[in-house]
Amino acid sequence: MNIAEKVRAGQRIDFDEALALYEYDLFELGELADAKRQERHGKKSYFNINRHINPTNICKDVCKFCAYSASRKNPNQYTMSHDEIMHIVDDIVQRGIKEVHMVSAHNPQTGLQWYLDIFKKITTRYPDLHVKALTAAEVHFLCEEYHKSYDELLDLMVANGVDSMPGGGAEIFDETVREYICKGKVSSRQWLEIHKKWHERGKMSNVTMLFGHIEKRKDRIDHMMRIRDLQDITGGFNAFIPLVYQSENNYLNVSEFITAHEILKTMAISRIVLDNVANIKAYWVTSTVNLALVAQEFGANDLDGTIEKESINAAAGAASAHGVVLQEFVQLIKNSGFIPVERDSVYNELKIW
Ligand code: V47
Repeated sequence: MNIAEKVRAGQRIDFDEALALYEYDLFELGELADAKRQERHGKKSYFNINRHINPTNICKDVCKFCAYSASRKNPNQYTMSHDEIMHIVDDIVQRGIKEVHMVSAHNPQTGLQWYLDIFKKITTRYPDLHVKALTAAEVHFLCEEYHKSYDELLDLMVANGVDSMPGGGAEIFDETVREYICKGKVSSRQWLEIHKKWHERGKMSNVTMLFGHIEKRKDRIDHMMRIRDLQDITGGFNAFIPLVYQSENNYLNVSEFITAHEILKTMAISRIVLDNVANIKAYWVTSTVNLALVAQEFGANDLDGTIEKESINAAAGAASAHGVVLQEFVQLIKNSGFIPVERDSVYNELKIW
């Protein structure tokens, strides 16, 4: 049986076979991935209505790809007060937004209580608002800074109302590439351990992959395999989110930019390899809305959301800072031949638009 036949027959493929899929014709690969997508989701494309809040950009770590943290290239440091954050939260809840996605830089000046208190304030005032907060990189940073074990910190997150964890900080698990692009940050083993422990608490999370910089195809496949292995054990990942590297205002020099062709192949392969992850997210912030719409035919079944305001990728050149208008977003999904389905943060269907 060749690889395509194995995929069609629902058999799991290994590392070498997954890597070999990159040699397939893009449209053949797209068909294979689309069949897998349609088995699970038909023509439905999911999105949610959420708001990203990035409360501080002061960071103790120095990731070469990051344009968000305050540095020589971005001298404007900020840390929001709790009042400022609550002001945003009050506003979004009034407008019917159901999820807040809070990710910060690794700021050694705020104190652990600053994080826990804001979660408590949000969930006390708005028990129904879903709080997706703290990447595994932040969890690791907070544990080191405030001498907590992962278990202790994860319990504090649960106690203070964090509902799910975002997938940030995964970057690329290959240790050599990781050492070059984000030396000193949470290791791959630690990132996976934190998510495993989070899942063991009955909680869900996402997992990202930063690609299109210096990593090789084999590193992407390795990344997917490590995700698949953990997902076999816990089942706790809601979605895989490939993030296309944005190249402005940072310190990671990349000579050749990734093509749309390679992005779509990577999306399609992730749908095929990650046979145990239900949702593949085409995060339009880093892929552009147009390519995200095309990616729906290459395995992606989720377009994230309207975003409203985003700072991390916007700082590195993504045209995402002001989100997209809901009605236009819905219309674009319809026009591309898919069914827009508004979902909640854990993929319950809320409304077929
Ligand atoms: O971890 C930083 C990435 C991530 C760049 O879980 C960059 O639902 C591209 O994780 N080019 C944060 N990417 C964002 C994130 C995320 C986004 C949307 C949804 C979810 C979710 C999670 O942004 C970081 C890092 O990998 N990032 N700089 C850059 N120059």
